[in-house]
Amino acid sequence: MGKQKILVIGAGGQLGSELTQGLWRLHGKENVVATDIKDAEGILAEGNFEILDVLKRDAFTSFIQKNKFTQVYHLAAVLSATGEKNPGFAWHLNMDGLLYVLDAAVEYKIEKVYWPSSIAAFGPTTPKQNTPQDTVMDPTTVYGISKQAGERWCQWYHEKHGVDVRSLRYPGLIGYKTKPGGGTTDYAVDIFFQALSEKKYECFLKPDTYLPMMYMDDAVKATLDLMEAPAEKIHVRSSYNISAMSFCPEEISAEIKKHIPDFNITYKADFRQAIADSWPRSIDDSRARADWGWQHRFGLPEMAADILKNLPEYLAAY
Ligand code: AKB
Repeated sequence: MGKQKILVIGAGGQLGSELTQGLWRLHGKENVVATDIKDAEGILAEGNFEILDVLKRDAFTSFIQKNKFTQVYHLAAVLSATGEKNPGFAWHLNMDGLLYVLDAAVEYKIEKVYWPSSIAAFGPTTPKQNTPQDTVMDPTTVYGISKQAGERWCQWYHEKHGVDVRSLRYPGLIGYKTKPGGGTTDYAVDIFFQALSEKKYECFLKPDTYLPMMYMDDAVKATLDLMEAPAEKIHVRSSYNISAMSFCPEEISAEIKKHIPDFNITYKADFRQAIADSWPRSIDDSRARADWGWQHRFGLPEMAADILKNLPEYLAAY
């Protein structure tokens, strides 16, 4: 693999900003171009940054042509909860955006493409415990439908056009450097901010709602490990199941109480409860572990301790 020139689309989001920093460390800041539809905030402003809207197809395609990227990380998407409020736009961005990227990969011979799928691609009749890699997928949200369809498109472009596209089905991602935007698993991020500032949190999911989750450091590691793995090790061209931990609001609250004893959680379930109830409770990621050596590092106690140690300093700095 020669020198890489890397494009990140949707770099301002929760995953994008931390993945961009992971790419800086791996490939050098000068070889990564972070893009989003709005100006760079915080640390992203310290690297190459451009405004780019993947849906403005002509401008997007000329940007790819001009810059001769070798790798594209396409992260721009509308998440599960927001997608239900604006289904037409969610479908347009999540689906057309991906197809424009995959077409550009064929036309301009981009060496590798990364696109995230999600546990949202599963649905109510999917086995809930240890959800297998290959199983029933009957998503109920527009976001989930776009992820399931996107997985099929990735496989199709790989088989028909030889595009080296790689993907992970992320669980809920938890970080503290950027707030999440419109997902069902967002409570597990908001709870840390509220615990520190208010010592209380009103949760929009019921206390025993188990969902698969992952700390952002592990999500960045998984993504870079997958993208750096030799192509012959990648046997799944739709999207890999990936897992680190599963917990419910009651358990994360108990973990936070170990650090902030007077923290209090209350519950007021809203429309996101039905979305969470349709998703797996835990994931079997043995294919990712066997094919390219995936290993997670953070469980719930390690993650909570790390966030509660670092978040105050981070809030003071940014
Ligand atoms: C969401 O809640 O929509 C996302 C996801 C699980 O893909 N975090």
